[in-house]
Amino acid sequence: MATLAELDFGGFKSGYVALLGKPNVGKSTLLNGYLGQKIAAVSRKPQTTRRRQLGILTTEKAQIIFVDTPGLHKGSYKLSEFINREARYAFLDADLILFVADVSQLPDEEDYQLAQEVAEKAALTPKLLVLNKIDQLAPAAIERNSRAYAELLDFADQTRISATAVLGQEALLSKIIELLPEGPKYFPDDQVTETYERDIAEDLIRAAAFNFLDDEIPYGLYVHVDDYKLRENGMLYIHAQLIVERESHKGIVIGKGGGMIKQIGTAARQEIEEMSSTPAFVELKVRVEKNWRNNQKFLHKHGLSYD
Ligand SMILES: Nc1nc2c(ncn2[C@@H]2O[C@H](COP(=O)(O)OP(=O)(O)OP(=O)(O)O)[C@@H](O)[C@H]2O)c(=O)[nH]1
Ligand SMILES: [Mg+2]
Repeated sequence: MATLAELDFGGFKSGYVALLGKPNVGKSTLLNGYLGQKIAAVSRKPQTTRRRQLGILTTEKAQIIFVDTPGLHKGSYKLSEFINREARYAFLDADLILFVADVSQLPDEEDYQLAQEVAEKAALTPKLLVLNKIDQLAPAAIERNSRAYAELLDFADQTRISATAVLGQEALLSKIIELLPEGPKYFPDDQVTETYERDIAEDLIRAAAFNFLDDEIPYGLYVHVDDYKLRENGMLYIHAQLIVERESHKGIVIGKGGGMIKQIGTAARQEIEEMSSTPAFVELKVRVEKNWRNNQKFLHKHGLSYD
């Protein structure tokens, strides 16, 4: 049998492209931009993405299977182990690694560690440096910071972009396609992801909560959608539990007179409507599950553990 490398794909390129980088550098924003659709949750806080998620972009010349990953981070919880492994699995399998950095800041310890790990474990995989958030800084400072990032790894190339201001995406896409191997179309043209809308809704609700809550709570928040139905009237009905680690956090998430949970619900509904192109009704309930981030049984039940 012929191997993939021996087959003739008529110049068509395809492959897995891992979006790798510290939390909050803009990986999910970049992915949504390419797909023209909100499949990955974005928030102003780090650790918004918790699992690997595919975003498939099919053009005439190529099929790019982006793998959005959670930003590798330090953390003592069992949940952190899972999150970090999700990112590692993605880059070990990738045909191309996009090392995404926030160019408005100089690289820090986390960037060095990530770069070192990638150099050790994915020595042969081509790597592209993606310098994001160029809208945040004057050109001279961008130049200085870019040079510092370029020294982190042996990069095949680099591109400066702004995922929010939509600058540089075309150039980046050309470079990605250039670096991908020839290959088959793995997914049908119209498939954008493998993730179920229900799971995306879960992430969107969590991201909405991240945006409104103070730093104390977000990372101890788990969202579980227990009902996701398209009703006959054409409306999407969603019921979700917001699970927090402490009784005192429950009060904060609900807010004075239910104000906070209402705000979160409204923002989540708007995001879900955008994602699903369907009018939605979102009902949220808050529940306490003590110390769930270290609770093996809980993590296992919700697919957040490999054990
Ligand atoms: N100014 C500016 N902000 C950006 C840009 N790209 C992303 N952001 C913002 O940065 C924040 C984080 O974006 P995300 O896409 O959630 O980042 P991420 O890398 O996926 O983060 P994790 O999932 O936590 O690893 C959000 O508030 C984005 O709106 C950019 O080019 N310019
Ligand atoms: Mg993300």
